[in-house]
Amino acid sequence: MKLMTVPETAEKIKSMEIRGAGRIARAAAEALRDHAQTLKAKDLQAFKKEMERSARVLIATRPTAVSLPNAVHIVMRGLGDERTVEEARAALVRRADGFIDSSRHAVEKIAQFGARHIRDGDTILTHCNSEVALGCIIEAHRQGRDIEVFATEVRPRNQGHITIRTLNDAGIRTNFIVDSAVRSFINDVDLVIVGADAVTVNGAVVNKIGTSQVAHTAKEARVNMIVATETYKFAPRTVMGEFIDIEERGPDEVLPEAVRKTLPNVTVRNPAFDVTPPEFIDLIVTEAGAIPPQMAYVIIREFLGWDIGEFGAETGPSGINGE
Ligand code: RUB
Repeated sequence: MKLMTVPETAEKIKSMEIRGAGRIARAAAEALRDHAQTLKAKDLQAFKKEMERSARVLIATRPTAVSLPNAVHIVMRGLGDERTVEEARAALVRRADGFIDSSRHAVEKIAQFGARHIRDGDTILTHCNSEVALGCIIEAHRQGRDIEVFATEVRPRNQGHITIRTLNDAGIRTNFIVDSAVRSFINDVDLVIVGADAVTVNGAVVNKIGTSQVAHTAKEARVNMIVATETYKFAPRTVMGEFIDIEERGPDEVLPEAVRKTLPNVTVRNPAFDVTPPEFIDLIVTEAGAIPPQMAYVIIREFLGWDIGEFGAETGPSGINGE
């Protein structure tokens, strides 16, 4: 199999051929590992410099998924402390493989924990395409619980199409609805489960645009909302008051240029993510266990350490952080 270069991986993340916070993180770790394995460098300094340059290229692709700078940080941590290029190369490969393994393991563990919150006969609503959220749903089905799902379309990139294919193939009864139909069906729903791109220190969850509307609707209808996420999507930088940058993508995803040309007074706004405040979330299920959103700082302190995020810090503060 041909290995993907760092620019190829970066391009695929930017264009969303590789998407979803966990997959993005693993793809970045793989790209750094593969690059390190073949990189010819005259000395340790040159090796370190080139790896740091590559890390920055990957981080610049999508600003919101904190999994990306966190994964890069885990892979790059301590690079240059070794004595030779060969030692540095081997250590980086070990860290990347370790991260990829633990990331996959986390998804399986969260599925086990999350499935415990799904009862026999439950109808679940999910928004966007989260492998972690789907993992919980599929695990509950695998354990024999009779469940049904409402999956949203997810304009403008239609990630809901991937979700319904996965649910269909798992043999789960699924209703496919447009995003604006959530309120019409919320009274048929027992539980909302979504994934996360980032979790801030105050327990706010950044996820696909529309998640906060789903959360508001669920709260009003007294339907519980669970966020399923690996601990490496928590954002230590928010402890220092930094914000999560909300990616705004191009207008073509929403309205073709030919139509826009005929509408000179219209501006298309296309934020890819939004922020759900902690008071709209009942539980965050991680591989370290389930916590109320108000305990997010404990995950950051115990599982990530305050220093993480060094690489993402260059982008500087912007965007919104909780409401
Ligand atoms: C994907 C999205 C997902 C999270 C979690 O947005 O919002 O809910 O990334 O996914 P996009 P996972 O399609 O713009 O990347 O659980 O798979 O990490």
